[in-house]
Amino acid sequence: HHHKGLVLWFTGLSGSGKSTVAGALEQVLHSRNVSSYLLDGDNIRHGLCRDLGFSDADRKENIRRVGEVAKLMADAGLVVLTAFISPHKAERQMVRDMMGKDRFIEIFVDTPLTICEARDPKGLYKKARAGELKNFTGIDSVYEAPEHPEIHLNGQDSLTALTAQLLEALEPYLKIT
Ligand code: GGZ
Repeated sequence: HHHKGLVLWFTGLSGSGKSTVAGALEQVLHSRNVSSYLLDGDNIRHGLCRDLGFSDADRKENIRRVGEVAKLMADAGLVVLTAFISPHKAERQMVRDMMGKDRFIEIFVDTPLTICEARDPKGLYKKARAGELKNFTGIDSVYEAPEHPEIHLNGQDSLTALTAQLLEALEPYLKIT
């Protein structure tokens, strides 16, 4: 039988637009009476993962915990959206393996580093370039781009266009809910 729970796993650089796009999609899901929840740094890194930083080991543990929580919430029937950089292929694969088949959808918000750095909404790239922030993704910490994401978005498209593309791509997955 089909579970209605689903994990929509957004990945991309800091400033790529992951949270914004996931937030816009969540609003549409809500308006269609689809029960959903958005996990991101704001509600995870200040609570469940407040003991973790940005070393490779801490990022790995961050993603492992997020994966476990997302799985529980999806088991409860929610459409779970997650917006974490999740820079390592191995960790994204680990989370994928936790979920049942067709219940994990990897969404790559593909925005080039130069664009993210130009946006720099929180001034973090500037700090990283100045050496004030160590292990910053894309500067002195790796981002391994997904090779076969279920959905590949061009992060430079408009939010309206991105939301429409996502809804169309997700239609087959949401049908079985
Ligand atoms: C990357 C960092 C770092 C370092 C603080 N590297 O743009 P933001 O601010 O709001 O999103 C980034 C967020 C990344 O946390 P994640 O939990 O998504 O990362 S991971 O999946 O790799 O565990 C950024 C801020 O935290 N931030 N220091 N060194 N991003």
